[in-house]
Amino acid sequence: MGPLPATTHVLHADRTASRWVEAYPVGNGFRGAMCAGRPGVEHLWVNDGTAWSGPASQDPLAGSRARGLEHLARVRAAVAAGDVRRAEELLADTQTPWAQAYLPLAEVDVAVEPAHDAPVRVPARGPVRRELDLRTGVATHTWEHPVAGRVVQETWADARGGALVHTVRAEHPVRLTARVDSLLRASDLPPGVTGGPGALVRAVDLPVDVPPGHHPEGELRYDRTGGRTGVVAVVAPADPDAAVLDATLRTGPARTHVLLVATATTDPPGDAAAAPAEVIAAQLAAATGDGGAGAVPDGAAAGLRERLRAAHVAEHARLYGRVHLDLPSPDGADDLPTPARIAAAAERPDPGLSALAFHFGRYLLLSSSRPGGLPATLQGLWNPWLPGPWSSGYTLNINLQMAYWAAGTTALAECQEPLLAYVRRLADGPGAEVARELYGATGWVAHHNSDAWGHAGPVGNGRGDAKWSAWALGGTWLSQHLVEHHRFTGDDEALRRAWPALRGAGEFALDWIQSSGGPGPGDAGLRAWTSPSTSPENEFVAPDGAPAAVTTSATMDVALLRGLASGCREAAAALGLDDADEPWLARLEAVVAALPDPAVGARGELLEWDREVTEAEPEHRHLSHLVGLYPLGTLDPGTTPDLARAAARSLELRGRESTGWSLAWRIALWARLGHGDRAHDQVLLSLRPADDSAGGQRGGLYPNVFSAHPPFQIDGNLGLTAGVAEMLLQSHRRADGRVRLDLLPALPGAWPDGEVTGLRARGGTEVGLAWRDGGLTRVSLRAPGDRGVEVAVHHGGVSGPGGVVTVPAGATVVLDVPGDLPVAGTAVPTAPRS
Ligand code: FUC
Repeated sequence: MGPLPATTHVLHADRTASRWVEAYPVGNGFRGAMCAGRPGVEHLWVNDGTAWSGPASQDPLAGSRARGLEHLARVRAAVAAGDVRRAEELLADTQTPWAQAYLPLAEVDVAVEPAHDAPVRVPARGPVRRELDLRTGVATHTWEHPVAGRVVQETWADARGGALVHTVRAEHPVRLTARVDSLLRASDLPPGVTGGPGALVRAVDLPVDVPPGHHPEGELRYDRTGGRTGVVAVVAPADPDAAVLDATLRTGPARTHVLLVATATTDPPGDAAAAPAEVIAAQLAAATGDGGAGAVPDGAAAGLRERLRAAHVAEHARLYGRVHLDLPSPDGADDLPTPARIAAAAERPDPGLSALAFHFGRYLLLSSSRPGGLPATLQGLWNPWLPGPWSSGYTLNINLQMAYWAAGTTALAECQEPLLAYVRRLADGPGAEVARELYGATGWVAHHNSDAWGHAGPVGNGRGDAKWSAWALGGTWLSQHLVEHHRFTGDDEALRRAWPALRGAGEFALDWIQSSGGPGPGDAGLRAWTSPSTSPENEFVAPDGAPAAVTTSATMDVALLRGLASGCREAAAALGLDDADEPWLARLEAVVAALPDPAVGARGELLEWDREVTEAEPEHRHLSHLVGLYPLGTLDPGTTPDLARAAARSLELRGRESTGWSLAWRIALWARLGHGDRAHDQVLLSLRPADDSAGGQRGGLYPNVFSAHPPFQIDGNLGLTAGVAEMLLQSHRRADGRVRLDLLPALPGAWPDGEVTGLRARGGTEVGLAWRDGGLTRVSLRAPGDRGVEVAVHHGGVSGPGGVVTVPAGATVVLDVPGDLPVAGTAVPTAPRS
């Protein structure tokens, strides 16, 4: 693969960011910044992935007024009697307070002034060129100072997990002054935190409780004794003259400056719990090579900058450079500043913008989610608000899952590790406690909202709407990521670590599913159902004429539970466990088989609930009942053609318009149905300029390519990447026991020519494709280094021809099309060419 071209890997703008959604994000999964690119005084919004509100230890069911099997039986009796209002009341009694919030840690301003007394006022705004190079993870802005000449400022988050780095280079010597501000209350430094000589160190209290902004009840609460502390340290390690006066770091004069911004919190959530003093010292030491501030000799800033940048870029590029999608655009389209390009693409074709957005999603995932860190929030690693939208937390009924859909297919499987670790923690701790206490169940459960502490109860404070609160299948869905990870990586060790969580999800499902008829599972008379059941967050019209959500056996429940059972079976087989080891597995399979099959309604649509009801909001953004089509792949044009047709009809009835994440889901859904043009129609809606003033649920892109819910929600970006990948390659089907690769299964007419390299299929095959005039011209298949693969390769739709290709471990097989493309039933013995 040649060098990646700037046109599809660089965002750029010709003015400073006047809003946060114009600023450029950098991040390494642990700390991140949004860079405004201001001449004169650069403004960085700084986040630390562990900066969450809440005390470190919490009662997962605090505030819940009713719990236990008897209460659950009352709820179920009300549902069975058709008394949905009574069921809602009883469910409200089980609710806990809100999940906690991901916090904006700090804002750092870096002023650049000429070194020698030259009382020239630097314009706060002025001609500036800003860019974010996705290939390097470096945000740059370049501007002219009347005395200092050209000034180039760069910001990156050390991809080795270290500090944020801000560098300034000017034609003539400049001095920097740096200040730290925060929306959070100032605090005392935690024990041992100093940052070293010349370090500007600020501490803030992290609130113990932050109520969500859209349900303004209660107050943001601090607690000095029970609360946690956040720390930000700004250091100029190559400048022995740097000193702190009046809470301001002042450097000496130099043409090159390097500032490090290190962050930490006390008692952080997650697995890696070190004291802030150690965490800060480690970041500084990693950057400077040993002791932290002052360790680098005078005048060494330029060398330090180069060393730090090279180490960062190498690590960033290792992940980023794995995939490249080229969709050529008409001449000149990509010369426009990105915001203008987004606006222009609404008027004329610009396939390259789709490629840019595809790459940007990968960039955001690898920047916000890295092994050892916490999962990406609704805003990834970047949140400037207090509180952020929906607390900038985790929503488990679609959003958190969607954030990871692209991990496997676009070769970022390791970036899913924080999610897998979070699921293991939930299963081990709060999820198990809530299952036991709230439902008298074994295993573990999660509901629709969560946070870094693993909030597992139904939120709402006794007043939450059952349509989102009363959904107990958060763990059922999340667990399937544990299996999906294995499908792409073949990592048996990770699966073994995941197995207790997977088994716990299965055990909960067995307790949760209701059944009757027949003395035991497997009997012909067995009938099973779920109750209470909702189809997040949609409603039907209840007999009293008002909207309601609580019922039995929503279509999504059945799809998720069946997906879980087959995932558990697949994992057990991979781990060599059999029925004697896991007797519950056969029971689970029998019970999920006895759940009601999905049904087709009068309009030809896939029914969302277990019976035909009037939908309260026919164009609702959630597409929960289609989860079997994507991501699960259990409903498919190949295996269940009638249901696939019904799913297409459901999508049509939902309409084209929606929030960012819902548009993204539709891309993947249409792709699974083989409708490239329909998928592309949703891509175009996802890429139009965001318009917050339009109100409501209208997705699009902000000037910095962040996806609008509105407001910014990262699932829209990451879901788009997953959807585009699904248009180019699918690997969820099997043929004669082999993974089946569907090449260009949903190529739209709008992308007649293109090339993609580095996509991943289940089984670990790396796939490259080239096409011209809408026809496939070249396929390359590379097997993982440690195992050969034998795949069924298909092209031309679900019933398109295919054949078997064998690729030895580490080898690449190149097929020229049409010459080499296998035809139905014929195995083509293809020798590796390179
Ligand atoms: C779910 C969605 C909303 C939003 C929120 C974060 O509740 O229904 O649209 O995405 O999560």
